[in-house]
Amino acid sequence: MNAVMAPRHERTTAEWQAADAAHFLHPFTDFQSLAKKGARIITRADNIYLWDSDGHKILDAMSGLWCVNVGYGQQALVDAATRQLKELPFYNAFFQTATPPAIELAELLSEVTPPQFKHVFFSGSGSEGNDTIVRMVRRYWDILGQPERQVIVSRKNAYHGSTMAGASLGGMSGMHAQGGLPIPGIVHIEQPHWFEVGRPQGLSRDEFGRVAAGWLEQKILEVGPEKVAAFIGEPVQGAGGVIVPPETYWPEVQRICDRYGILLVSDEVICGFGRTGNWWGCETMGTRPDLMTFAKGVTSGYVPLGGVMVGDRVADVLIGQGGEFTHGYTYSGHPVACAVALALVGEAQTCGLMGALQLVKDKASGTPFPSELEVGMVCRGHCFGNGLIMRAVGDRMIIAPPLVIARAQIDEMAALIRRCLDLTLADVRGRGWM
Ligand code: PXG
Repeated sequence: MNAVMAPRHERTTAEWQAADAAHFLHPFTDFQSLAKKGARIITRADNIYLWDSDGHKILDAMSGLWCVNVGYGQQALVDAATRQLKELPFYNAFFQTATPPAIELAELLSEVTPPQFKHVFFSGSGSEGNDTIVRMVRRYWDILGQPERQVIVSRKNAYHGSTMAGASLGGMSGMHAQGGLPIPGIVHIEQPHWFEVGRPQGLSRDEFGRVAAGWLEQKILEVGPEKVAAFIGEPVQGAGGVIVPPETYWPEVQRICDRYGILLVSDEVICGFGRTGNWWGCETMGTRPDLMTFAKGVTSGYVPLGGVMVGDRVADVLIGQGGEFTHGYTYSGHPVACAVALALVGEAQTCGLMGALQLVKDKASGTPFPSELEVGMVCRGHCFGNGLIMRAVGDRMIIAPPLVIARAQIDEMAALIRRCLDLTLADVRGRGWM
């Protein structure tokens, strides 16, 4: 602790950056290069706008990190948290206890989810939720006397979190390269990326959707159907670059899971709570999952909360025949987080707000830029410089604004995006890259 440090509100941006670089290890960050550059310090927010420590106003077209669906500054959520913090800031749900907010939220979630879901297991985040998925899926097959059913099929370029299980389920090669991942019993198939894979082969979107779903069946047969426990996927891959699968993809995946009796898991951490235009991404895609992971939008990111919706097929076995399930978190059903979610869940708006802009060298042929040029990062730089937050996944620019964004604000966002794309184009031409 530095005794001469200025109080919180009196520090300059440079002082914040120095203290940040000295002590704070950020997620998914090259620590040394951030320390050289200095972090952007965000100090306040309202509605869909952020302000940094230099007073710049920024339109947050990423909802924080895909989570602030109702926008910043919603007093009802602040009040709900404050009330609960005063009344009962914490009690656990172990040892045969429960708190009213957790019970009420469990009840409400079973109302707003598809009819097969009547039970929830709470976690503190999406990653933890997916850890629960792995434990629960394997436990389910154990109880049914099929312990050899261990293998979970996922997809390359999927994102399911950053814990050992989350990163293993995910299909990010850069994450697998660190720490000996994936853990045993998790295998990956190719993602349904029409633009990159189906289009160059001359397949229509619908044809490609069936082909891509067929990769699941091939993998099941390769592993042995008697060994496959579940398939997990995001309805629309978020962190992977908003890869919207062809309409034929998910219904075919559902048929394949049914054919082999495999559990279907929908990771709704991004797609849940209205992001795709329905309450749940699985409703948009037309599947009937056995388990769903949620987080982010459940509290709009105001406080951490996640969990797993457990469908009747799994719940009946787990509850009816399972005995003790030896799994849970200190913050499972945290009363303050549940109180915030309760204040919010009834009023989430839906409008399908998840998009990606693929930056390519030649639009007609779809020729990409060489990846080492990092054109997406160049564009992201122009966005930051012009008061707009878009996320770059390679050369795909991601847009996922708060669902409360108004029509005029969408126009404002579109104008900012256009300006940043024009600046990027000029910049890329100036560098002689096209
Ligand atoms: N599943 C999905 C589908 C996610 O998008 C998680 C699980 C993990 O949730 P937690 O709460 O443990 O972070 C996520 C998280 C990005 C980005 O850069 C996306 C996420 C997290 C961090 C960065 O797009 N999604």
